[in-house]
Amino acid sequence: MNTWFTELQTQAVSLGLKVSRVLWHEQTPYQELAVLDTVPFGRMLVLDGAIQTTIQDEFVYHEMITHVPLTLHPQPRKVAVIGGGDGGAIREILKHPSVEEAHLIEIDEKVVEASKRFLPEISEALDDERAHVHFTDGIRWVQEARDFDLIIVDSTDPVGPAEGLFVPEFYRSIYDALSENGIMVAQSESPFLQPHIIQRVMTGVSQSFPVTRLYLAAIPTYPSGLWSFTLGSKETLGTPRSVSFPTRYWTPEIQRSCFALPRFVEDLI
Ligand code: AG3
Repeated sequence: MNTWFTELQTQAVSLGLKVSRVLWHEQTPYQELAVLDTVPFGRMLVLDGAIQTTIQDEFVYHEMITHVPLTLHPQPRKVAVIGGGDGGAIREILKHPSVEEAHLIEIDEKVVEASKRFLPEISEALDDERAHVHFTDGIRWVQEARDFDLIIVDSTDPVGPAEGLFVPEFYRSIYDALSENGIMVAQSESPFLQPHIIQRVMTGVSQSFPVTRLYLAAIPTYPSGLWSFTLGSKETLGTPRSVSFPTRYWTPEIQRSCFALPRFVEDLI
């Protein structure tokens, strides 16, 4: 079989992965969903043609979007993930013993359904008794939410269903949904290929949060392979705690060094 999946990352850049099997393909009420087995990265979830997660490199994204903010919070108890229907962020959050409740707010039930069926290694934590799954619009849900220690925006790219997750009004509702020392993190795309999105998210988050930081991680299946996350905090960030479980990307040194930005990224924000 000589089948390739190609993501058109921009109008002029694409990434091709050799495919060994197409497992699932459907049009949901929100987006086009596919699950494929790839030769280089194993099983992969694709939404509207954009790679969301693969078995081989998902650990980088899911560890970095969760452990970086969780270790900066003195005692995270109540956490929410907006988007993230594959369950990878919830799996990492539940490794922290202080966490009592982890809520997943996913607009598209079909993403959770496909992940549970085809990606159990990533989605299994959704069945944990501390996990609460809500199939609803994250923008509206966050307007009613209160007293969260951490809210993570694990969204798709800012086109289609996720567009409203990249605007200042949304970050303001997140601010209001957080407790007094609460933290938020949003995935904010690639400094090489989407610098304007990083600027948009950093500017939007800093309109509500007194402390705003950008950090980076290497994710080979995302555009350019260098990915950014934007963190907003209500209070000055203290020394990160360590963790009591094994990790594959995150280390205490990565926790410190991921905030060190190349000059061109510094100049962007
Ligand atoms: N959400 C971020 C995906 C962005 C990737 N963009 C792209 N391939 N063009 C990932 C969801 C994982 N829980």
